[in-house]
Amino acid sequence: MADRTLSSKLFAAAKEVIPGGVNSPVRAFRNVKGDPFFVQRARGCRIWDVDGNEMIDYVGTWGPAILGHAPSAVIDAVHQASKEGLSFGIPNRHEVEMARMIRDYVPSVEKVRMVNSGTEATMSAIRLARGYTGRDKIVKFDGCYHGHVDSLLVAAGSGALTFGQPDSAGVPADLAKLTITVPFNRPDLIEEVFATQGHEIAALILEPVPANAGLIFPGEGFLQLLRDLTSQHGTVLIFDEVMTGFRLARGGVQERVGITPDLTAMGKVIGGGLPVGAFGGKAEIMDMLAPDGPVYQAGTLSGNPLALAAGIAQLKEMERLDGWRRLEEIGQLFEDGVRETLRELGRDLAFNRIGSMFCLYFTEGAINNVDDVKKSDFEAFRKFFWAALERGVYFAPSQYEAGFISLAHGPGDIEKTTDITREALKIALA
Ligand code: HOZ
Repeated sequence: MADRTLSSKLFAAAKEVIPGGVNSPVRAFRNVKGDPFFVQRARGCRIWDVDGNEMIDYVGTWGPAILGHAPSAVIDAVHQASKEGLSFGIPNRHEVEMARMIRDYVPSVEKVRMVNSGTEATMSAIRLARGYTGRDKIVKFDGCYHGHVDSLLVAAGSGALTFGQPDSAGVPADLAKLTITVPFNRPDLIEEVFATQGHEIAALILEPVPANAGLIFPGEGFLQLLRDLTSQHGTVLIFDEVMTGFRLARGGVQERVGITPDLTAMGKVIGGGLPVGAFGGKAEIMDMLAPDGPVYQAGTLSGNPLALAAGIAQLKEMERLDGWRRLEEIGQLFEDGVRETLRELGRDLAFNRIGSMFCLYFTEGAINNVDDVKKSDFEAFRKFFWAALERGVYFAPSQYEAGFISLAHGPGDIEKTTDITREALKIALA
């Protein structure tokens, strides 16, 4: 057994002063019925805990670390920017550069505003959609997670689903009833919602590839149906690409599938590991924001020069390294290893992968929505997680979370991961 004495001591101390000992619930490892380790440092595809245990990391700080941890180009950019000041609260040149990059990358974005997290991005996007349409209702899908926004903590995924709290306490019932929820990949049900309430719906928000209940693919024609329904009813279509944006392609899922939302919420990769979010889309809608329009939205640290310097450097490095194409190759290598292992073991577990994101489900058959994910054998997942961690591979500590591959995962790392996955699966499925 790996020695985790210092992590245990820190966790005990943390629980005395931090609720649950963590600053975000998924870090508490409760889905795998254990205690988290505390990180000492991270570099490339590896992390080391405070007890000196080394792990190949497939969480990548939940998505931002697309180049791997602590890439020198990003660290240098932050260092350079820091020499000019840490925060100004007044426009700076990095904001213009980042906005131009986002507009160039993301097909639907004509104008963009920077915020500090994905939660702020989705929160602001739905307020904007409500202000623009003059309507109150919004639609989301079961198991999609859009950060801890009151209106969106209804049938939510990620930690909310992990801890059996998809509808959070503290969200006023009068607000929650304005959020209509529908199972993902059910064209019949979403059509019915729009047929009966379309004229009242301000926004339809979704992760176009839901990644907070593992990793779920939209069925053939489903995203186009959503585009058509929202266009017909004057509803704002919001793609939450906080996880998928700048990762599954330069321009996110919308570039891959050729479907253009009205607004997009972004984050993670564009922060290079620092706190950044953004939302953008049609100029006609974005111009409703203060100071030009009546929808208020603001932030002292929004457009922070260090955070944007980090994000800009990360995106430039992705370009320089032909990152998206290479990630597809690494992702394929990873997938080949998992599929070969499953064949060897004679097991047909569901495995979804797109680009550098993946999820291995401990259940068989297609995964179309949260109901399918709930069929997973959570005890087998738990055993798999710990067996892999014990051997030096850190996968996300919940069956409801996706895994992330970075450019720092070399062929040797993938090979080692495949070997460890095989051993861990044998233990989990015994
Ligand atoms: N939204 C992230 C992936 N599901 C997790 C971040 C968190 O909740 O800590």
